[in-house]
Amino acid sequence: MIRLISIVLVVSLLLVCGPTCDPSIPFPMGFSAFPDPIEFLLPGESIFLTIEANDGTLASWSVSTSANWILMDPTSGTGNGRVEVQIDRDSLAPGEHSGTIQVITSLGTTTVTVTTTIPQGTGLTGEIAFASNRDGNWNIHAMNVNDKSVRQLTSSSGDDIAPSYTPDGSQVFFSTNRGGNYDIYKMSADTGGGTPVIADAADDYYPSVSPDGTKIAFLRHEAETDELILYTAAINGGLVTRMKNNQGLRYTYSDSVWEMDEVHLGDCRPAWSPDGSKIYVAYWVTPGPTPTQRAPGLAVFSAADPNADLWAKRLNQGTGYSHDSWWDVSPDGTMLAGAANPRITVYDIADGNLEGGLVDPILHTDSNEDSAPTWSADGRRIAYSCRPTTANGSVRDIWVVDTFRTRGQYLRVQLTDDPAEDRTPVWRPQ
Ligand SMILES: [Ca+2]
Ligand SMILES: [Ca+2]
Repeated sequence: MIRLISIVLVVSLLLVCGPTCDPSIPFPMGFSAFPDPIEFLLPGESIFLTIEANDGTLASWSVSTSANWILMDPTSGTGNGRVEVQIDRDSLAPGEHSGTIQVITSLGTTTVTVTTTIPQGTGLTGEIAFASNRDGNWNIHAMNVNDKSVRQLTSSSGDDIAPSYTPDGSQVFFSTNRGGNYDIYKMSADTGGGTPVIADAADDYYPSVSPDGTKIAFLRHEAETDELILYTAAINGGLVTRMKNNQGLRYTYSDSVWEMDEVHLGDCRPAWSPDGSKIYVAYWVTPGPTPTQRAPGLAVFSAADPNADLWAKRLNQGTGYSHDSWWDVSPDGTMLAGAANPRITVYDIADGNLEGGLVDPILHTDSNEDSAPTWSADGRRIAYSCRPTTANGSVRDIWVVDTFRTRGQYLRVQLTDDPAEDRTPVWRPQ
């Protein structure tokens, strides 16, 4: 019985594979054509198909396809071959596509598979709120990032800036001077409008809703000292608390720690750690470690204790790091994204004490100025504003970049391209 089963298995293998099929010999036909499959992942990508004899040189070869979206050059030759393969993405509908290339050589023939997936719309999902002056003054807008359709959420005659969603995505907090000076307002994330949350004589900027939705952090301009000071408040505007500032900062740089007397917070949105225990704000000091230079860095506040010492870290000795950067913490709390002109920069803060290193500058391919990064809820993307230094004058637009590389590239999508300024994107929680 066992012998019979063995015979059946051997016969079956011979039927399936033929007499030359041996899994230990990858290209039994005497030549190889690779890669197979050819998988297209990036717009504009070229992938080279190599056709070569396993031993020596082919006398001749040719390639053909019945898929009109597969483009090849050259299509025949003598000796071992190298074919540039591209695809016409514009001719393909959204979805998965697969085609084949027939390879005919002096040593035999084979078939190579070509695959790609065309996304629906931009390939992104979700909604982003941002501030734009496309109406002549600043208003908050929300964009469907898949089809780029925009809903206008505010239309006041004042300037409405710096949106921040509640964790459930139902409301947007923002800063507006519609009442005569800058106050903190909130509105429905679906229908817009606005009601005051923090309204007083001082200018109050950049609300940032805590991860548990119970508090906001914001910066208040204190006229007596002309300084921006971090405050927190209950989500309904009560319990306004001034956080300790400008004293007792413990400052780390090049493995040294020392006390500083003075720190100036930057013009930026505070960023909460995902557990709600810390608030990060960009700062600058005068003088810095280099006396003639402002020293931008990152100050860390204890959210629970307004009198706690601050910790701070200078993130780069050189120039270019903006003290006005809108730092944002990744959803898992391990990464910190900020703007180091002209690029978005990501730091590893998994050790919790800001001693983590630079992960990667997410380089733009030009000298455009990128700023105000915010993480998507799944941590896979960062939205930011980009000010081109060449084309389109000097107007910021909203872009999205992957936080991982695809074939060595950070893929980007431009979401706005109107002639107005579009700034400070923030993802709506799903
Ligand atoms: Ca307005
Ligand atoms: Ca005010």
